Amino acid sequence: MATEQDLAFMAEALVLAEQGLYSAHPNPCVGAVLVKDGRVIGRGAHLQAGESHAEVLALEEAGAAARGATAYVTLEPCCHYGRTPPCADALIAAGITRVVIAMRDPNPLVAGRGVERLRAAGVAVEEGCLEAAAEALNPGFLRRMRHGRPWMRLKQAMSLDGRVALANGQSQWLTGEAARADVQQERARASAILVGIGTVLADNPRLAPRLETPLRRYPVKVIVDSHLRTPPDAALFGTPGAVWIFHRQDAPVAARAALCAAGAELLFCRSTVQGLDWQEVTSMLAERQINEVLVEAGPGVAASLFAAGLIDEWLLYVAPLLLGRDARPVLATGPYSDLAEVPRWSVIQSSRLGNDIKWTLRPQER
Ligand code: AOF
Ligand code: ZN
Repeated sequence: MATEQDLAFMAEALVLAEQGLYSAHPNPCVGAVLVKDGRVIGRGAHLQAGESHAEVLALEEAGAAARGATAYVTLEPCCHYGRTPPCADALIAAGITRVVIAMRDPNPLVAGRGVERLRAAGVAVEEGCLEAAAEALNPGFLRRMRHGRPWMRLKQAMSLDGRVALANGQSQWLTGEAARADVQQERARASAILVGIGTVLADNPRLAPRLETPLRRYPVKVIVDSHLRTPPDAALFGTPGAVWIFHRQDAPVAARAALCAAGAELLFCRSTVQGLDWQEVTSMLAERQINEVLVEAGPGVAASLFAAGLIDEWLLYVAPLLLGRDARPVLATGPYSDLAEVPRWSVIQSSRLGNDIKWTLRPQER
């Protein structure tokens, strides 16, 4: 059983783990704290793939004092040789006698074997300490490992009457500065930002986070563009981050050459009568190690993703204004004739940003 003290040290490890939120991709955010005689003797956070894991950094800080200490780690220590050697072995070699973990690592290369290795070496292992909080840290990594697709986060800004643009298409800007600054943070933490070709043609977006300090890593810019209509001089080619374009096999050859020359990577994808096959798009993104996708698409792409059951989270910035009855609806679904059938969402978080409200919603299970 986890003690009060265990919970407090794990909470500290979770805060450390958050340091990797913008950079750890495609690896998970992980934090580690080493404790001896009730005192913290080492701390670590995994910041970037290829760099040391959290446990190793904490062991380095503790040095010889690690012998006999307890390690608090937000994810099961690894037991495989990846870009770095196994953490379970490092903990054993350093003489750690007890390891408290928040959750197991669903990576098939680990998946319980880290815990087994520690126990086999005589280390006491406590599991499930603040597990829900650890799960919440890495929705994308966990979704990819468990389901072979990224965590899909749809972002939209809407009016009080549930509209995203005037009938003539005008939509800039519904929300105020604080909400728009928050979107930059959401972009920065994403592994990829996804838009449809309609958005590229209408808004010519740059699709890179605009932040004061440069990032260690920039999200991949993903365009879903069946017929390769993306202009090779689109603004998104001039901003940091790779460009991937999903298209149909019969897209024009001349467009392929021009877009490759502009720096895009073209990804051929199966299509259905409705357009590109979202299941395939998302599984291809996962194969390419994309954990979290911020979908900044218009209502059309949003509705088709929703119909495919592929929206894990909905970030809704609600501006207190009315766009009128002929304006474009946020997510055209239905029609429904029974309230028992309408899709319902759970409010995960609600906050005020300037004069706007941000809702974080997740679909309710049926
Ligand atoms: C840990 N501690 O801090 C992290 C872990 O290629 P590598 O060597 O960086 O290994 C990446 C995998 O290791 C990653 O997919 C996940 O399963 C695990 N991440 N494990 O013990 C850490 N970041
Ligand atoms: Zn490790």
